[in-house]
Amino acid sequence: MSAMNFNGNRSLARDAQKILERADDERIPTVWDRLAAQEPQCGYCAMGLSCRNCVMGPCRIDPFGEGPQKGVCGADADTIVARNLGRSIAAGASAHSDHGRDILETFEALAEGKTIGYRITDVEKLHALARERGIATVSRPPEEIARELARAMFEEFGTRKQSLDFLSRVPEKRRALWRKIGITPRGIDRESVEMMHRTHMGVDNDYANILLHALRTSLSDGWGGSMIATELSDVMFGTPRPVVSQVNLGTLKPDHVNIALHGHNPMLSDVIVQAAQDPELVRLAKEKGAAGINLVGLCCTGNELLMRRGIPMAGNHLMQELAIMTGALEAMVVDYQCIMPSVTDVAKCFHTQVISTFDKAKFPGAIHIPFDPERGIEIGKQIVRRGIEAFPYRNPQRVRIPVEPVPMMAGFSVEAILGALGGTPKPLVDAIAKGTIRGAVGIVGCNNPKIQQDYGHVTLTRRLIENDVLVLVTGCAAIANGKAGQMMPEAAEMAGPGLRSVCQALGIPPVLHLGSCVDNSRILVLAAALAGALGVDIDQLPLAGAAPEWYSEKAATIGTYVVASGIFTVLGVQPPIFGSKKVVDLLAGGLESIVGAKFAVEPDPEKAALLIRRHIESKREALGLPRLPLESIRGAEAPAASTHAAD
Ligand code: SF4
Ligand code: MSK
Repeated sequence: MSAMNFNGNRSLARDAQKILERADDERIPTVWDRLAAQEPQCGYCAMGLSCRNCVMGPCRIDPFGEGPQKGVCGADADTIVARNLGRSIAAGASAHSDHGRDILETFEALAEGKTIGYRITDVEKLHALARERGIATVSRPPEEIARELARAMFEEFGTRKQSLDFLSRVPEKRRALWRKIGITPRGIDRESVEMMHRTHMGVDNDYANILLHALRTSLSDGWGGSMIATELSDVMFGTPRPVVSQVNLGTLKPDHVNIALHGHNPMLSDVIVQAAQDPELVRLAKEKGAAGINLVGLCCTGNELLMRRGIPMAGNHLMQELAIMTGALEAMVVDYQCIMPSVTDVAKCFHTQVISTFDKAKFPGAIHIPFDPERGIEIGKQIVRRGIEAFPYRNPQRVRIPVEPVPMMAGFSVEAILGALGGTPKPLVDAIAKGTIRGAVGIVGCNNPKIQQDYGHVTLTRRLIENDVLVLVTGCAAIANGKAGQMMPEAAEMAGPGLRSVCQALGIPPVLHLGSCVDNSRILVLAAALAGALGVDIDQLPLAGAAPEWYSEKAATIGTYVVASGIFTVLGVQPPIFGSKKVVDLLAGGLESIVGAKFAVEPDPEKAALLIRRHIESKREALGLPRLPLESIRGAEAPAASTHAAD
């Protein structure tokens, strides 16, 4: 897919538009320039038709039928496309699950009394997680329970178990379905390793068999690695509660030392928040001429801090280079995932220090200060000091903070949502049953320079809430909605009358922020709770998922576990599968008869909204709930996925 013409605006957001003017004036290359330089992108790769899984290749299949139809080994288009997708899903699952394992290792070190700066914050959740696994909690100190829980969770990664512990949260009907079709996720590492094995030359050459294992691999992430990351982060750093903060580049303060925390893992950033309050460091910042220390978030590390600490959010994925270009950023502290290697190049044009913190994620041009949970707070202080020491090198003439910040509400863990509902999903179930709320949609995922930044998220959200569909958001989608003012209780005014009345009664926005990318596990838990309350399987609920601007392998994995869990999902960016009609037909069609849900691809968020609303109404009808006449939801007659399929 080539870059689109966005009427001259690469972003919907004013802060990005203003800083992009500087980038153009000063000829500082950005992600959009590099995309343009890549065009035309390789058509074989875009269709999933190239393979370099061995050195008899690389091979490619001619989609027009004139050139080669088989790789050197004999693999055809279906095998190659399915193998490529399977590997991407394994990579996404591995990223989330390795994040989960890192959190688990810190949790274990905490339980063993080896850390400084960490504590068990949510003892209630610790007990609940222990009870789920049959671990005794009565009259035992939290650390002892935590040690046993850590051991049990390590067992989830690579053992000979036949299923993951968190599957106890899945409705029995769905578990039975997974058993029947052989996709019950076993060890988290095992499924990804098996995917790498299957996709080695000469192993699994049956596209459907590969794709079924891709579902299994993704489930080991959603109901495994990601869920461990979310739940243990809650135990250590606190289960989120509603909190009001601010968003966009206006969160940077012209008179403060500004430090941005970027990536995904909250382990180091949480102690940096503590370190930034250290009186000695605050004094040092003042000695250097600053009014104080201002921490802001980027991407999902930002989401983790926003959800639990109310730390302001500077921006989503495509803002990382632009945040540096404000000239007001002393340090960008990066952990891992979604950090463009280009940030160190942009930083050379300013005084910003890029500080990498994980030995598995080094960036040429960055200062490396490795994270160690046993010295967490000390390392946090070392990093904040670096930021402060950069402040005198800031050129005030170069500072450009382009907008005022916008308020946004975050902090909607499942516990917080149920709390707002009075402790049970029943009021939400009743509102859905009556039709006051038509259904709920999870809008998740990234920015992608192939889509005008934030346009997909904001437009789809607007169209859904104004038609009484509750929207749940995570990741970079949530940040887009925040910038657009859709995430304060006052945004209920943008909603249809039913959703508006519910939001106003509860004092909540019509768009609820559930957290970071790994926190899509919260959406699974909420969907399972709704299914449990109604006594049905997840695929029977009026729910949908959407990733309007996705770019990453993690997002591919998220979409896959959401579909495998029974939720119809619309992608806004075409995945590289259109070189195989069989693969497209399975993922966008046949899968529905296997797991009760399928994918669609629809780049236009206006059309995606119609598609999703029609889906929700058809699910309502099947449940015997009042539904709107489908003719009233005009314009979505053609299911987009099949219209895009390669013929
Ligand atoms: Fe070519 Fe087959 Fe090797 Fe892939 S695995 S590069 S299709 S020979
Ligand atoms: S950070 S995976 S760009 S949502 Fe989670 Fe954003 Fe996508 Fe990364």
